[in-house]
Amino acid sequence: MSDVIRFEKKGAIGVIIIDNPPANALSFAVCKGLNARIGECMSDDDVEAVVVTGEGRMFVAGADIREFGRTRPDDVPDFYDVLKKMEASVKPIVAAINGLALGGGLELAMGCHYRLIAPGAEVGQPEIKLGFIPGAGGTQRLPRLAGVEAALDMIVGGDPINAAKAQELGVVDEVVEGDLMARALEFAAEKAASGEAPLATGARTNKISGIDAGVFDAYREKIAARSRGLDAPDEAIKCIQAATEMTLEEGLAFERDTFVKLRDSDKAKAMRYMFFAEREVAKIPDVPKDTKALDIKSAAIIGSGTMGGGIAMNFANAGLSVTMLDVSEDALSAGMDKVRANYASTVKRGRLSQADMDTRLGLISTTTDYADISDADIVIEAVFEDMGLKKKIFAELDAKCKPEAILASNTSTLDINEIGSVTKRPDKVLGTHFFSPANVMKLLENVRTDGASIETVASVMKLGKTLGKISVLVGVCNGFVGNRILGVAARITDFMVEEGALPWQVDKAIYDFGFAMGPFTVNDLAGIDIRFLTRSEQRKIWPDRRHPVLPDKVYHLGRLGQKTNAGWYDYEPGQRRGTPSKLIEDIIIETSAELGIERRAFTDQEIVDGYVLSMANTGADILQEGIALRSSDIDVIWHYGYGFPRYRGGPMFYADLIGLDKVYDAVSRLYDSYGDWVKPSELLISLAKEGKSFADYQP
Ligand code: T1G
Repeated sequence: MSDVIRFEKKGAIGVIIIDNPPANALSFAVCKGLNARIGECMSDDDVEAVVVTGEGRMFVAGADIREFGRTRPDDVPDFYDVLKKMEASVKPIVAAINGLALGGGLELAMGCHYRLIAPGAEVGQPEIKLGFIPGAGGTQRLPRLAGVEAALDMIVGGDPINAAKAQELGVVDEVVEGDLMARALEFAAEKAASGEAPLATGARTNKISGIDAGVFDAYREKIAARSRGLDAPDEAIKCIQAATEMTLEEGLAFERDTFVKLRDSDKAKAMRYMFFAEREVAKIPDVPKDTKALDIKSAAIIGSGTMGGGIAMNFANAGLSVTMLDVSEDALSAGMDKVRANYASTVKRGRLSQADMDTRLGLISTTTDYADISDADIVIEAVFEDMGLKKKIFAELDAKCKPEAILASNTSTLDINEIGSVTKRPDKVLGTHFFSPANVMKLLENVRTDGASIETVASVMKLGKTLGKISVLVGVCNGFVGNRILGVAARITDFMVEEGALPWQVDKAIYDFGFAMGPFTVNDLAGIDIRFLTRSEQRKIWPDRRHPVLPDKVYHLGRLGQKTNAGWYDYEPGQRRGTPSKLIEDIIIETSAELGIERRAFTDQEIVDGYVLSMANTGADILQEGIALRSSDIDVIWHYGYGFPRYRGGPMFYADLIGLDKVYDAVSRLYDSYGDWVKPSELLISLAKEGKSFADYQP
């Protein structure tokens, strides 16, 4: 157990080194070892002062998140008590912050009497991103060091600050340009020799006295919009306020109660789950970490429409050169105009400098000639969804591009195996499914074809990282993971409207659940014409299933959504917020009558369940078919591609939380009403029977 803590004596200074790779997390073992070494230093008369530091690139990245939910063994002290003991020590304790000090890591540093930091290190309280608040004194000690406003920003915002800022705010005492350990030893010796009592953070009061309570209300208001649905931000503010109104002891107890309540909440469980889920996506069982990946330095995009331009911007933003190819100079110049306008608006909002915009534009070139892209490391085709056209393009690419180049398609519906079949390099063909707007959305579904080699898979996963995306590997099927699930869920909401709900009720229920928008608002934004072709296509694929009739009625009225100032909602010209349309309501009621449906009331919960549990059911099919590697991959896709609220963890996690037996019952009811779209998945049935969850499922 003690391996994770190393101890050295340097003269009269005891040096405690936390060595628990990869993150030096404060596991039970670290806490136990740290406590023991502190105890030894206290009782050893030869030790006059202590330095605490971390091994490697981290100081301490916080409590060990993997141990959350486990009971602390009896022989492991509470970290909170270890800090109290350290703070009360008469021998000075100095933190030498060598790297990241996050969460419990910063709390450990603040439990020391003094803090020295390496210039490249950062400190932060990121707990809010896991759905809770600091639980070992962060809300009490940070305002004492940095003041209330900085503490609010750091704890409620959750982002780390760099060493210089930490010094400016008073979080640390000194930024050490040279040898951190040498300076820490010298500093500790000086403090020990000075004879002055070490300075406990908890004893400081100058920055927390006389604070007007209005500061906290103002902060609450400032963050209201971005913390919708979350509990932790408001609780964090209360705790920081407590620091200004209570004694340290009382404040710590108040923080502790709040922390425990939040930590054990479903929302925090979901956020913790997402933390690991988004790291799991990189792990592909048959593609070992050391698989040789192509070093992609240049790219070509076929098609300069909205998608093609957005994808090109991705490459330019990552500093890679990219060529857009299209059939005519006119198409290319229209495409470049859009790219330029896009960058210009970012510059206007102050998020990009003019110089950076120019550099990025300089990385994008255009051509109508395939010979000009023969050297690209990867080509991404982003033309409209026409199998014949795509095959023609891939045959041409195969003939013109260098043999090692990867040929990818951005199709969101077509069979990429079939597209690749026209090439002589099916091992280098796969899908890279970007989400619109491609330069903004973080999700990338990398679609693995039957023939793709593991090197090709590794290359596009690595490319995703270079482009700053969250890449999830999926298999070939209609709509892949995200759109296949959406197709069913959105259809269920159409049916619910035919049966008695109204679009604005559906949208509000789903917004209140935590999505940024409900499906009808999304539909108005994307354009009601967008799904028109897909709908006719789907009627052909599934002639025996029930298909919604309302969307096409709205389409035939010429109400195409925001762009025509009318869709499911009415829009004032130039306004993005719609108002419920009386005309649409009349059409809905008339349609129900035509369909012979007696309209009934829907509860908001019923709407959410219809939407989200149908997702989980489709997700179960996808899992069973091996289209997704694990259920958490589906959740990552839904969070990053469709805005599924992080604090709900994604449709699969949400279903697991409810319990799959109950989910099965709910899906069975949907099946009775809406037919084969929501036929209970075999996997759902078997897991429910065995009392298991999606997370338990191993293919
Ligand atoms: N616990 C357990 N494992 C952790 C961890 C942690 N705190 N931090 C990182 N890891 C693992 C991670 O799962 C991955 O494992 C590997 O380390 C590398 O991480 C008492 C209650 C530190 C910025 O929220 O933000 O303190 O996948 O791939 O991009 O009040 O990890 O290799 O098996 O992310 O360089 C607060 C969470 C905890 C920090 C590094 N701390 N970590 O990023 O590498 S709560 C956090 C991060 C707390 C106190 C409270 C990042 C990172 P594997 P990585 P990276």
